[in-house]
Amino acid sequence: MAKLFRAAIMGPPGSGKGTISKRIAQNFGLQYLSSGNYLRQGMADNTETGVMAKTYIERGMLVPDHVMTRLMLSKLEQLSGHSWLLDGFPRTLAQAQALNNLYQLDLVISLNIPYETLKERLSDRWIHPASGRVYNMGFNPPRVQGKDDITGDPLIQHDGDKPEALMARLRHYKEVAKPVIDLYKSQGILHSFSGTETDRIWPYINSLLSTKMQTLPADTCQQTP
Ligand code: G5P
Ligand code: MG
Repeated sequence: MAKLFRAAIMGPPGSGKGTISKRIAQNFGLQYLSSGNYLRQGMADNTETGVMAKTYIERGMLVPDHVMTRLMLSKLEQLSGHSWLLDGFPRTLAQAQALNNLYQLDLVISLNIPYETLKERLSDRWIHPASGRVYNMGFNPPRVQGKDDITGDPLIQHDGDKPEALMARLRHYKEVAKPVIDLYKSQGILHSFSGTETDRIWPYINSLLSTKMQTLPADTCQQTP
């Protein structure tokens, strides 16, 4: 049996974590777990976690560590024996330590994207809430304006992409991420990528992963909604 591969992708809001994660999941057959998608799904379903998370996300704040850790570690527990990729978790040092107590990551990707680029991207982003599918009116627009490609449902903007929440999210990211990045650097597993275009960064990430892990058949890939 191939060795399990465990990875995480970090980066500020709008840095392309979701876009790149989907490419990684498709190309390398990793199970994809996005903390943001789980929270949005919880909000859409009005779960206890979702209702609580909404009050933080609307204000551009992080959801408390104990909530995130419980949510994500319980998802990982169901994936024993699988290779996986975490998107958006861990985000704080406390979350990274909780994860570290149970799993040793093989690789962490950190995306460094200029602030102006992030601002432009996020104000153009629309999503399909039921599936978490993400569109960008310039980069990957839906086939019919305002409608999801698969279901035809109306697209919406995240509460967190509205201007007041967005500024707070970008400011907060840097200070909270620094100790997490330092931790993974000290473990020798951090790989940073800089640029303004996902399509230009992607070949480097693709080639890094190709050398780090054995390619798995695409049909082992599963994504969160
Ligand atoms: P999320 O959902 O994890 P964020 O804020 O980290 O949210 P976000 O907004 O999901 O990050 P992303 O995944 O990094 O961004 O980026 P993306 O969605 O792939 O790309 C952004 C947009 O740019 C898209 O429209 C995409 O099509 C476009 N794009 C990509 N590449 C390019 C390009 O090259 N060119 C152009 N023009 N466009 C491009 O978390 C949401 C909230 O949940 C809570 C927090 O409150 C968080 O704010 N949360 C947590 N709280 C505590 N701890 C945790 N672990 C938490 N996880 C989530
Ligand atoms: Mg995302």
